[in-house]
Amino acid sequence: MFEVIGERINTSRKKVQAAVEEKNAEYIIDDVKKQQEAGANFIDVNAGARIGHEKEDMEWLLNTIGPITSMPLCLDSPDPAILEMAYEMVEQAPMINSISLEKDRFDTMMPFLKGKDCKIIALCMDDKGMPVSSDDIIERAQKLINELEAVGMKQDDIYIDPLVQPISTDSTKGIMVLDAVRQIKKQNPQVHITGGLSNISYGLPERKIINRTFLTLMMDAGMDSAIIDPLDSKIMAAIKTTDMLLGSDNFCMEYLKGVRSNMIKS
Ligand code: THG
Repeated sequence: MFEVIGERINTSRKKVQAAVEEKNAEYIIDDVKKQQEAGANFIDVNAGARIGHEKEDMEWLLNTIGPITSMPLCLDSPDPAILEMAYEMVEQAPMINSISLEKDRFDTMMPFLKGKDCKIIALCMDDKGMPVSSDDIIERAQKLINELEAVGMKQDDIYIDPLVQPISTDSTKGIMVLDAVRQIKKQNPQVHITGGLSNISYGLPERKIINRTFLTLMMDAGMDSAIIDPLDSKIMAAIKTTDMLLGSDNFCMEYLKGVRSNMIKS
């Protein structure tokens, strides 16, 4: 079944930033509980928005969330030092978000990951920047998978983020990722595909219908996880319905449960 990484605990969101500044633990706890109730499988925690405060903000968020949930967290930072600190603070084996092929980040993260009990999101990013073709994404993903397996990580713990780019500037940016995801899954059936979706709709109006439709296409290609807002009932309904249509929902049980709980409505 598809895995939802709840994106809401991110200081780039104004209300979360205010809660962190005011040390309003109640707001954060309430939001995490809502995401959990809505069906999140992981809670992403990103404290990157207040420049110069990431370490203290991440520490406060983890100390606030840790005691009230047994959900695995998705520790979200480009800074390996923050990720190492955060890893030591959590009880449950976390998902680490992220590693990439950018040299400094790669060289610091690899020895850290060796022998660790965690899942890892691997971005198809290197020092040249974003990928420019399907083959580029596939090549970077394969390199990340090979290197991560070489330090003992299981394919089932690796989540490749192919990095979605805006369709408004280049009409091939949708199929570029879809084709790459198909190929990566063919070559590495146990590996997961994840990522944010909202970049696809950047620069266009009515973004949510674009993000939602792209998600269903991505699921057909092999995406089995995404970083989304679980309180967005339309995207959650699309996920459950697509899981069913793609054969991952025996006897349509989860779909029917979603309808009964009012989460799925046409
Ligand atoms: N890949 C990986 N990690 C990621 C991303 C990715 N982490 C961060 C991001 N992208 C996913 N997380 C979020 C969190 C919040 C929002 C979007 C993505 C969000 N955006 C509102 C909007 O766009 O309207 C912001 C405004 C607000 O509420 O203030 O909420 O791609 N591996």
